[in-house]
Amino acid sequence: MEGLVLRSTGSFYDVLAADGQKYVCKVRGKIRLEGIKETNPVAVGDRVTFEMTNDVGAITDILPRKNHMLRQSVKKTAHAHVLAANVDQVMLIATVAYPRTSLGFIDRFLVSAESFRIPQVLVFNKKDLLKDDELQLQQKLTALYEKTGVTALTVSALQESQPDVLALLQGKITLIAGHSGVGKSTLLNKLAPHINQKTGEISGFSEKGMHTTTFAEMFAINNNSFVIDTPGIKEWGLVDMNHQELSDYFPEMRDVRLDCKFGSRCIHVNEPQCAVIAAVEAGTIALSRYESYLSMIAGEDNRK
Ligand SMILES: Nc1nc2c(ncn2[C@@H]2O[C@H](COP(=O)(O)OP(=O)(O)O)[C@@H](O)[C@H]2O)c(=O)[nH]1
Ligand SMILES: [Mg+2]
Ligand SMILES: [Zn+2]
Repeated sequence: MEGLVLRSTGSFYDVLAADGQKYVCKVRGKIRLEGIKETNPVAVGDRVTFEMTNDVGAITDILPRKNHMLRQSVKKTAHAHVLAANVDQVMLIATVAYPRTSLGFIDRFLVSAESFRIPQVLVFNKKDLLKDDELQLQQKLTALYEKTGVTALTVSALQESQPDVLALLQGKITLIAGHSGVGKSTLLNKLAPHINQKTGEISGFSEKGMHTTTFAEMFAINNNSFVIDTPGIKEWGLVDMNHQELSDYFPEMRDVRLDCKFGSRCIHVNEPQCAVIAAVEAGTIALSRYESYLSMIAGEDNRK
């Protein structure tokens, strides 16, 4: 049989088959030996073949992936953890306040997705709570990110139904991320009440320890639309990215940097006649984006 992996606990997998049934499977040992260097051979979003010989099925093969998203292994070894496979788009839920999501975190997330060539949606939530100046900031950010090619919108997941978000999810597999407390579960419940996520959960001191054992989980919004909920997103890493390559993943820098005097050797930090720096000074590249770029170049950990 063929199916879609909805959930992984590390050793067991929930697989949704074409007949609409969910089956619990294990990985047949030899898949692990086929040169997969990630810590987990099968990820949420994988399409697999499996056999049901008894209560627990056996995954026999992974079908070719369209893409996969990695996050760094906690121990910073050579191994990376596959967060999810076959993702059509990512949706970052952010809040300008209550709690505030930093621009550094937003940019790091978008750059990671861009590096995997996965389109991005940015949803600013809790608009009902915002004061005038906060609303203005949110509008400014929405415009800023739209300009870089991100689909950005503003919602109140608690107070309104979400036809626009639902339309964006239609027919796709969407990975959803965002800090604890921004309203991910509230939004999922609005989109698909049958998902019935707990909301308002305090994530206490145990959260850090949970990263190693918590895995992404996929939910069906309807027959052909799925969302992947991702715990432990702070581990989101910029895997294997060098300085020259980083500006590839800032869409607004891609064309501009062709005019840098030192060409592809310029990393746009302090080189003379750098077209990127000139564009920041001219205001055509947002200062906040450039600051995020510099902090990533410096290897700063802005995953907060
Ligand atoms: N006022 C307001 N509160 C919200 C909104 N969305 C979520 N919340 C509240 O924010 C808290 C955290 O929401 P939750 O969905 O659990 O966040 P999660 O940690 O991202 O899953 C809960 O108390 C929600 O009721 C919103 O649009 N407006
Ligand atoms: Mg939640
Ligand atoms: Zn430059």
